[in-house]
Amino acid sequence: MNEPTQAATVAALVPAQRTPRQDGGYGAAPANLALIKYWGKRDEQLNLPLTDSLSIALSPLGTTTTLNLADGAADEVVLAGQILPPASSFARRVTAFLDLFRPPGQGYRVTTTNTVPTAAGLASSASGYAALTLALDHLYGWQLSRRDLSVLARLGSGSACRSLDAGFVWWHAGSRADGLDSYAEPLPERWPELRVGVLPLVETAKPIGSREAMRATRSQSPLFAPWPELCRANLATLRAALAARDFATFGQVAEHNALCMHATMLGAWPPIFYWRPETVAALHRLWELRRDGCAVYGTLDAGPNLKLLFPCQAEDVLRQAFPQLLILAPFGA
Ligand code: 2P0
Repeated sequence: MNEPTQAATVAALVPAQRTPRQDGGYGAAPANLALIKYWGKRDEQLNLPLTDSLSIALSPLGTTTTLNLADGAADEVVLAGQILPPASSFARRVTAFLDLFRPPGQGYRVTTTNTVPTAAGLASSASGYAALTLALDHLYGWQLSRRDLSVLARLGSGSACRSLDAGFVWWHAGSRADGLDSYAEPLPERWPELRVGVLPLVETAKPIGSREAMRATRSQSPLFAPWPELCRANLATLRAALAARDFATFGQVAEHNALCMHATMLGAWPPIFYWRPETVAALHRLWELRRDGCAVYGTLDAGPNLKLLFPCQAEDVLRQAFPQLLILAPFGA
């Protein structure tokens, strides 16, 4: 049996070498916000999660990428119009991903643009690796299924597998060692009244990246043990709430799941704590508004910024309470 490696995943899914398109490949992918979080891996090389997670796509925020063959063997990575030094961590990570799909001695030119505001605390790696995977599929004409593309995007960044589709997306953790059953798929539910508010609070650099924080939490925090089971229960509740269009349960379970994720981090040593005073103040304001009857819930990722979940009816109240709120309508206005 083959070793479960990234290269073996690619060999299992990608057709034998095809002739690339002369005009290059193109991919566009939305950012995604996890409502039930991915926090903890069962395999670090393949980005295989311990639990299922569920997200919502945040179009028009996301990434667009074009991919061309370079003249030489070296890659050229252009981000937001700037050529990145090949030794930068961003370029090295892109090159390592492209190595999986590289004919011998062939460099690539990658041009990528994010519409995710850097201050918003939304990972651009998710939409970035999803867009790059789509660009590869387009460049080589693989015509892979969404499921297979999600498996490949996952190799770049776990949460990237959830950035290939619009709407609600479910990432199945899977149980196979080779990860071929760890993929994401869109859910049929649509919720036109749902709004997601992105609340930029703090711009300072994170004390620790999410990849490292996930690893440290899993290995060190005594509060991590109940987390996988909690996620399973939360996911079942959230899915039922989605089907019933029960916004209060939906919001409550998303907020609770995010707060519990941060609680597991506090139990690591040294502690991992992304919150800043602005985070605490905004959470108290949110809870105050909720006590006053506004249907709003919050969620946080591996950072200090808050994202709000609310029905469109609450838009005016929230615009007033949080003037810097960027409001998105994931299913259209
Ligand atoms: C999520 N996060 O579900 C969770 C919640 C952060 C907090 O997925 O190591 O950048 O590339 O698999 O996908 C961030 O983790 O980590 C993340 P890797 P990734 O959105």
